[in-house]
Amino acid sequence: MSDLGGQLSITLLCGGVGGARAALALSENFPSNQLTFIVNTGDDFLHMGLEIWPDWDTVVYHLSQLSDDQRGWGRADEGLRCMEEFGRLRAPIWFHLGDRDLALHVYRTWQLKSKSAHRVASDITSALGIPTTVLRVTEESLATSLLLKDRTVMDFQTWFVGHQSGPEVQGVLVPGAAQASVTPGVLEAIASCDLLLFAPSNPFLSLDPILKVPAVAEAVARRSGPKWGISPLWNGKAVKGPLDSLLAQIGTSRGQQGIVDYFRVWVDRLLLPESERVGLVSGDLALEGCRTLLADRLKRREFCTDLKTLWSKL
Ligand code: FO1
Repeated sequence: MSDLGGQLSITLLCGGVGGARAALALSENFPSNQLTFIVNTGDDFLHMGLEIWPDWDTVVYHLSQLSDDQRGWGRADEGLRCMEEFGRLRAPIWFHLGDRDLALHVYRTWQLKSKSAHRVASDITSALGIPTTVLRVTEESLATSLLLKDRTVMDFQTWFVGHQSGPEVQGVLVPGAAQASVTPGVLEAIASCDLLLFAPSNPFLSLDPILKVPAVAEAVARRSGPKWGISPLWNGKAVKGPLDSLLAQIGTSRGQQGIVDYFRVWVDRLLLPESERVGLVSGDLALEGCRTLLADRLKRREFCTDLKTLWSKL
């Protein structure tokens, strides 16, 4: 395969903080005009009348260096004046909305009255000076919900934030996937890139909703070029979020084996820490050692160095 530098075009399927960090890693180490990020819309949320796009916003905040790196979501250098007033007004305060973040939700909700979601998204990325293409997988929300052990259904943000992903899960429902319209450019980006990468996102909450959109699943399955997954586990544990318990509740196995079981139907290679490849039953899925941590710029560079090395070995 050709050496990388500017020749390697990559499309990343992503969601959550792990997805945003993978997007940042690629944007720091590859030319932006070779990159397309396709973001989960299952976490989207209409809250207090405002259109909130958590996974897309998290990617955009990371790429524009505006994100709160500690929490992984929301803005750095935030104010809480509106939250104080929401409290005084007895408005909901379980979902944290900083002042700067709120400006984005107000602006977006206003713009969506007269423009398509993909037009508003590209207006925001250009206003924030982001050169990379950051596409929502669908125009509408996929409305991810959790089917709980007690057979009730809870919407994603109520479960994830409102209940700190505590209630035990029987399954993940993505009611919006069947009817959703795929955002222009998504199917093309999946088909025509040199490398299709699945970010180290929660497979059940961030990747599955994307892949439950029929046209997207078809485009991925039909694609003949390389399709690589990146394990979201390190030392067999989730770097962030509720993945460990979800693997126990709805996965086929715990730890890396559960990740292998998930990815083997979608990708031809899985990147995971070298020391964790041993003992896994992976069938025809190739397991590649890789430095997969992305918490700072140096680790993200190391990840991309390994990615380039693996690519040049093809
Ligand atoms: N996550 C939390 O744990 N608590 C919050 O109050 C919260 C608010 C919030 C506001 C805007 C936004 O874009 C994301 C926010 N998140 C919050 C994170 C969000 O729930 C997750 O990033 C994704 O939906 C799942 O990765």
